[in-house]
Order: sequence, then structure tokens, then C-alpha cells
Amino acid sequence: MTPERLLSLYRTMALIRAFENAAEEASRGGVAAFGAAVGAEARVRGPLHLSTGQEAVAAGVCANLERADLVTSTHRGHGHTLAKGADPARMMCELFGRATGYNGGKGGSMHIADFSVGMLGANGVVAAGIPIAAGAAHAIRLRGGREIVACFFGDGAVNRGPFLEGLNWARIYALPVLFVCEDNRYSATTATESMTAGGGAAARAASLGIAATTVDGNDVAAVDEAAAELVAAVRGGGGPRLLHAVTYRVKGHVSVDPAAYRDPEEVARALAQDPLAVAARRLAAFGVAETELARIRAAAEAEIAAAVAAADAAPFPEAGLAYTDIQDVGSGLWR
Ligand SMILES: Cc1ncc(C[n+]2csc(CCOP(=O)(O)OP(=O)(O)O)c2C)c(N)n1
Ligand SMILES: [Mg+2]
Repeated sequence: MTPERLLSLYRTMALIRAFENAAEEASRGGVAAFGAAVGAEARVRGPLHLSTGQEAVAAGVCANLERADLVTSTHRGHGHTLAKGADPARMMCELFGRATGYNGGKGGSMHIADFSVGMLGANGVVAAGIPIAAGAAHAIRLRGGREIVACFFGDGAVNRGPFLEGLNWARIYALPVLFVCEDNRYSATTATESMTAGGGAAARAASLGIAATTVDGNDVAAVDEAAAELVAAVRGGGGPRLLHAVTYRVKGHVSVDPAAYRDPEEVARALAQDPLAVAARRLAAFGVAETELARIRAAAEAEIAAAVAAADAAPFPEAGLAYTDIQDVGSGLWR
């Protein structure tokens, strides 16, 4: 790990952190869930699943991908999308429901995709990205391409059927997929250990013959190092691999969830291992000054402030477009 590479990873994490903070701020009062009221002042009104505190997983994995490589994501997908190189302004416009957003302002956070950087899409259905990743990898195989697919999913997803189906298919056909279990210790309001039998993601992958590596998901250097090895193995034709990155969901399940069901001491312990702070400690050991890191964070915040300003200024989609680009408008007969 060189200081230059670690600084580059820090830049990606700072951008994700700034994006999530700004989105959270703009969503205040927005969603009628977890006891919060809908307020007209909210500029982001749809549900917002923040990846605050999980930045090292997205940054460390995506730093080892090429632009043509593919990514599938989850309902908590902003970090993966930014780390793969998507445009923060078009993402923010989408959250704000503006016509200039990735989905014309009609999809919101959980539908953002950018095929131009290989980002196949966020996904509001838990585990649904896993078979999509296997299918995309199978398409790469049939076309004889050298790309790989990185498939992000949460610890909750390993308890759904598509996890078994997708991993089994990928292993049987030796497909180029890096499965990444982003284990933030919670599924909505439920702690992982209270609902996951056996050894979890890594043990289940191993039972299918897929080698798995568990890593400290808050240490971007560790994630980067593990991902480099796994991506090389996958790209070299070795079939799928699984990375189990253990991190922590710092925020509530959605932006308006105060997450009062958690032990405050547990949260405090997790905050002490904030991925930006962990990277800063490593950078300090390299002799990088805190002023340099403050400059990087300020640059990220400025870029995101510009994205928010662009979103605020952008037009809403025309009402006449309400039924275009959507999957099912119902049958005219039925109406
Ligand atoms: C098939 C399905 N079941 C339930 C839900 C409701 N739901 C949304 S997110 C979530 C928790 C997912 O937990 P995890 O996979 O660990 O991801 P995290 O939210 O922690 O990032 C649930 C149950 C859903 N979206 N899809
Ligand atoms: Mg989780």
C-alpha cells in the first residue's frame, strides 16, 4: 500500500461521505416511516438508505475494477455507484426527483444505474442483484469478454433463496463474479446474529466450493488488498470468489430511522472505527498531514454542494411523462 493509493481511496470515501451527508440533510422530514412525519420542506422524499460508515467497502472493491467491469448493487447503493465512477450531480438530481436525474427523476435512490460506467443498478429487492450478477457474468462468458462482475449485497441477503441460486450457478459455470457481502451487522431492525444460522456468508460460499475471504470492512487498505487478490483470481478465470467485509451501519435503516433499537455503546464502539478515521491513522503513519486530509474532505464537500445546487435548480419531469419508461402501466382493458 503506497500513500498515493491510500490517498486516492480516501478521496473516494470522502466523496461518498459528503454525498450521504448532503442527501440525509435534504431528506429531513421526508418519509412517513419510523414515526417521522412527511414534511413539505424535504427535498428528497423517497426512502433513503445511507451507506455512511460503510465507505471502505465500496472504495476498496471498486478501486480494483476497470471501467468496463460491471457492478450490481442494493437498496443502499450510493457508495457503490459513486466508487464505480457515476456522476454525483446526476445521482443527486435523481434523489431530488428532477428530470436531469439518472432515471429522469422518476426512480429515486433505489433505481439509479449508469451502464456507461458498468453500474447495472441499485435494487430495492433484497438479494435480487445476485442472480442479475450471475446472468451478466454468464453473458460476459458467452461473448468471450475479459470483464468481471462485482456483486454487492447485504448480510440480510444471504438468508434469501437468490443467494443460493446465484452462487450455485456462478460456481457450476465458473463465472467471473466477485460476490461482496457488505455485512453491516443489521437487516433493517434485526441484528445479523439473531437471524443467520451457521457461519454466515463465508461458510455458505465455501459449502458451494467458492473460496471466501473475511476482512475488516472499515479498513480500506485491508479491503483493497483482499479485493486485489480476489479480482485477479476471478479475472484470471478461476471462477467466482466471495469477499465478506464486516462493517457497521452507522445510521438507521432509512434516513429517518433513529435506530433506537441498538445499544448506544455498540454504536460508540463502531464510530471509533470510522473508516475515514482508520484511513487517516494509516496515512498519518505515512507522514501525511491532517491538513492534506482536510483539504480532500473540503474538495469532496464542494463537489457535492455543487451537485445539490444543480439538483435544486433542475426542473421536475413533465407530468405527461408519468407513464413513460416504467415497467407496467397496467392494461387499458383492465382500467
Ligand atoms: C425480498 C425483500 N424482502 C424484504 C424487503 C424489505 N427490506 C428492505 S431492506 C431490508 C434489510 C436488508 O438487510 P441487508 O441485506 O443486511 O442490507 P442493509 O439494509 O443492511 O444494507 C429489508 C428486509 C425487501 N426490500 N425485499
Ligand atoms: Mg445489513
